Amino acid sequence: MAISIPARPYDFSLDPQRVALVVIDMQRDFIEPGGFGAVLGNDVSRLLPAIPAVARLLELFRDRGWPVIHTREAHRPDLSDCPPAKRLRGKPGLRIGDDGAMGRILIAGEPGNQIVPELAPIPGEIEIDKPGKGMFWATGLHERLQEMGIAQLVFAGVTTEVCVQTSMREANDRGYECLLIEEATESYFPEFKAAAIEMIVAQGGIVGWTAGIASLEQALS
Ligand code: TIU
Repeated sequence: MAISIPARPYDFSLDPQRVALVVIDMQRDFIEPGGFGAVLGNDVSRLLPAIPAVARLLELFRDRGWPVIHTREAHRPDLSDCPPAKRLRGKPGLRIGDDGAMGRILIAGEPGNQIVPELAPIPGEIEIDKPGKGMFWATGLHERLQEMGIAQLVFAGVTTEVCVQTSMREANDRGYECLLIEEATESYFPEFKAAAIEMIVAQGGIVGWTAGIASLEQALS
């Protein structure tokens, strides 16, 4: 039976049989000093508040046995999945694939590419390495979600206006109903987070819904 979640622009009707949590890119590359986020010139400490909120979301989904998907922005060591147009942007001298403080920048398997320990995946959860900002490009994730019968996605992760928003828009176009949990996403730019949230809910929910984490917790309790 559907559970009504107070949300914007209007209540989200959550179907426990068809919902999954998607945690976007909560990896050391973006959250800790010396990673990709930092070499792009960002204050990575701005992302820290998302960690306890994502932990609360993981607990909600794990307690109920609902599916959880973790993504990482990650490229193959030979960079064959990194278009030059992507690699050549950013800070000259320390690009994707270069040696950084936590191993090679944004490369699968490197220390910096690991999800922060507080939010580490547990057995049975899906882990996706994605070469793009969006979670569907070159990942096969849509097909897996279809096989699982998933029709709704609850979103969390970083950064709000880059990989989270791109993934949410891609999901929206593929027919998923998308709910972003506001405290469980952060940006290096608070104004971009606020604007992304407004863009999602504008025009009657053109990309989906947003809600506070307490609204979700209370509705599920
Ligand atoms: N730079 C930035 O804000 N984000 C990214 O490059 N990737 C993700 O958002 N994961």
